[in-house]
Amino acid sequence: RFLADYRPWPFRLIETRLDITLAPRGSCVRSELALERTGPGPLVLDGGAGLHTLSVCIDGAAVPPEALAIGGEALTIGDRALPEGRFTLSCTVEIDPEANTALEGLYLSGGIFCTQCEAEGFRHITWYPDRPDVMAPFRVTLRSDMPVLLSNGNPVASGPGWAEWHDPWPKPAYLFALVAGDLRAVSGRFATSSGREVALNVWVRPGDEDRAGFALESLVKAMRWDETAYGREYDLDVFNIVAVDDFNMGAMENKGLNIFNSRLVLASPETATDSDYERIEAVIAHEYFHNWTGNRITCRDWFQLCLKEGLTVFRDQQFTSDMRSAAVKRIEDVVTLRARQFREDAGPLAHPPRPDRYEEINNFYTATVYEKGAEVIGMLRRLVGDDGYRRALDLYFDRHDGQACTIEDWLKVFEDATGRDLTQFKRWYTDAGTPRLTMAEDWDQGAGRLTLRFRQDTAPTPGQPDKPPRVIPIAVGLLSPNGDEVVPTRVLEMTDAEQSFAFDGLGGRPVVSLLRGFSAPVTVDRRISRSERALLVAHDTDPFARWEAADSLAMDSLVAMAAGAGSDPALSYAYGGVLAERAMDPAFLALMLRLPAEDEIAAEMARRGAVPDPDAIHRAREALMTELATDHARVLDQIMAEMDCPLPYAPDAAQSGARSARLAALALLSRIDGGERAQAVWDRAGNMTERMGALTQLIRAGRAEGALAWMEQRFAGNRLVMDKFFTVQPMAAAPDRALPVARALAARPDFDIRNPNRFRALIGGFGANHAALHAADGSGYDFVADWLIRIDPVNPQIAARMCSLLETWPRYDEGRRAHARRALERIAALPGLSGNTAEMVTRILA
Ligand code: DPP
Ligand code: ZN
Repeated sequence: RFLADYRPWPFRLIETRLDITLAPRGSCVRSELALERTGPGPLVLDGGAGLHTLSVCIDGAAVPPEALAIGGEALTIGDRALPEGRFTLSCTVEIDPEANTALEGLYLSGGIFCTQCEAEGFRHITWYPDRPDVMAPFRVTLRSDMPVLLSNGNPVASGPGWAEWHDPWPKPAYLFALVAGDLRAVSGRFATSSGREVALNVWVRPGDEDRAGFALESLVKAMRWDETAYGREYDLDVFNIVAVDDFNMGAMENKGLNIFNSRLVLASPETATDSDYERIEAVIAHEYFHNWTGNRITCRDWFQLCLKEGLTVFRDQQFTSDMRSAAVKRIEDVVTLRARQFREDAGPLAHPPRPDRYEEINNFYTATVYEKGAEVIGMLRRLVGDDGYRRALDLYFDRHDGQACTIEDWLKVFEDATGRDLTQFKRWYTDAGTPRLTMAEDWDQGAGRLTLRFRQDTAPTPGQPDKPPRVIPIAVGLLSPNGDEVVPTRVLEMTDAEQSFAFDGLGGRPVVSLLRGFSAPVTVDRRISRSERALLVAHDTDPFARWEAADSLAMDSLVAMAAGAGSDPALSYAYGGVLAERAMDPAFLALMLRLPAEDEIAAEMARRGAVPDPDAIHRAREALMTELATDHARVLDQIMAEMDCPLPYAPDAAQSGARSARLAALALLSRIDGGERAQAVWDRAGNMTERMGALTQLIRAGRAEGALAWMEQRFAGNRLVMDKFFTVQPMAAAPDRALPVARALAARPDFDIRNPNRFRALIGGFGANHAALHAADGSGYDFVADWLIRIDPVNPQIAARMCSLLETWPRYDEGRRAHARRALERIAALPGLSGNTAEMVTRILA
């Protein structure tokens, strides 16, 4: 499918009425579409395999068989059978939710009927113009003996065994949802700024009520924040959130009825970690923010996915920055971006935030569309300023409310609101790849002038050999050699392939603090001495740049060590300085103590033109951790003692920051004490954060048997905790132990591959063990391929997404590459392989 082929739908959909009788094996869906012709041609509706069509009528009369064609994925009614002007099309189909293991459309999760329609799930419910630019108000009647019956919009009426819902806001089918089940609500109220009273409910299974409170609190915070930060109010009388255990994505922003993966709703101190809590707060906000950026204003077609996702991620990042520490949030986001999106951009799956072709849209819910989409908006805001950004967003909401839009519409509001020409900027949306920014410095002592010479280039990506220069906002500050800031942050706007910027009136040669706040998603190459880096680690006023200096010092060391060099004493010295600083925010300290992950080291080596050796990388990282722990044991112990949080547990920024510093210290010290401290932390742990921090180290030290047995016994009935049990073991195991451990877990009866969380837990946990996944004998690739082959017929979306575990194969040596290719070819050769997985494997192999 190609962006260039977009054509408007030649009908107008005035209203959608659904009457659905739910039954596990045969649910009956009656639809009535009020339509009007706006052009010539037949009426073509989308539908999937699995629709058992019982009747198709126009204005109450059956469509004659000669005018009706029901093909594999389309229902076509010939031109001549269609009345002029308005008419009603009614269809009755039967579907089988219980057989639906792909979890797309209507399915059952633990006895709860629920739906997932983004991107193209609605066509598995009934025949429909299943495209985001066809929007209509929905009136829905649900019939079932389940006690709770929910759909989009406001409740109209209900009685025993039925309920009617009406959603007045025109929406595309991908935002449709229904839920029917035995559920309990944890409820609250919200008064919007203009006085609308909204009933809030978080629906969970009986017994889970005590773990839903945090989600409800997060919702209230998100609703208030969107009013203050963006002037956006909620627009219905109710807002429902439902938690289900089987869900392909994290959550879904259906109008007025968000459906969530239960791992992003349910939390208690005993079962969820601090990062789980932070993630719940962020995703509840993300889905809520979609009500304006996604639902009120949606996408014209799926090529524009980043219009809603990039913007909504950007908004949820801003929200978390305001709720917690902005500096820490920024660094965490950059770590994720590099680990996932830079990795994607550097490999065979590279694509622009707005792709112009795809086979299967579900394969484009990617880090590039989401996280890079958000970075692009961050750059835009930096270029037009906070006021310009606010004016542009106000104009966007005014001008496009109720519409299905494009990236062009989005950029146009910025142009109109700020008078800027964004022609060149648009390349960020249309071009793939991470630009490489190279900087050289010329210092003229006599004139007191520093000239920064930049060059940008972007390596070719699939289908895009040439990359014209982009606009890159480069935030720069200058520090004097004693660490004072002599020039505060200034944003240089680079537009050419090569460009220089001069700073005058300097007393002495400064040290450049570059790309402050990570002002653009680029990689940086600059010649900088270790002592200059160390100065930035000690004194940079920009927290991101400061962290980046430490991170790159560590990266340089690790890359050198993985290539056989000894460690760099400058690094341990710089760490000493960081540790000695008393006033540092603990969450920031934890990030400063973090070493780049093994996969990041491999990526960096590949970027520098070397072939990474996973075993050498693992040894190097372990050696460096051991050395840092040995050098700084005393102060690390102090940190562990100081950061022991008082009771009661709270998942707030202050406490979780302290715990993260404590566990970062524990991770280092566990390298030199055989896991003794980890055992002590485990024995006294009062919450899941400490348990998981300690357990990771116990597994690494090979003494986790007792802890694992306890966990299994205590939490056997808790799927979310057991997911952690499945993840942490292969992830933290020594590389040569990870595969047997993963195999043993896969053989357990509770390894249920129909549950996406459980599958991701184990296979993803194994995949996160870099040296095990990339074992020289290919056993890691084979293990992953075996399971992708097994899950593909059950759930193609999950199979396809997990293929990205294998996307980095071109980085490695010829032996590993051959093993990876064979594993991928084995998947590709599978008879009946899903289109989703076929597309991924083909692209990865290309
Ligand atoms: N529910 C997914 C998200 O919010 C897809 N829209 O990103
Ligand atoms: Zn989203």
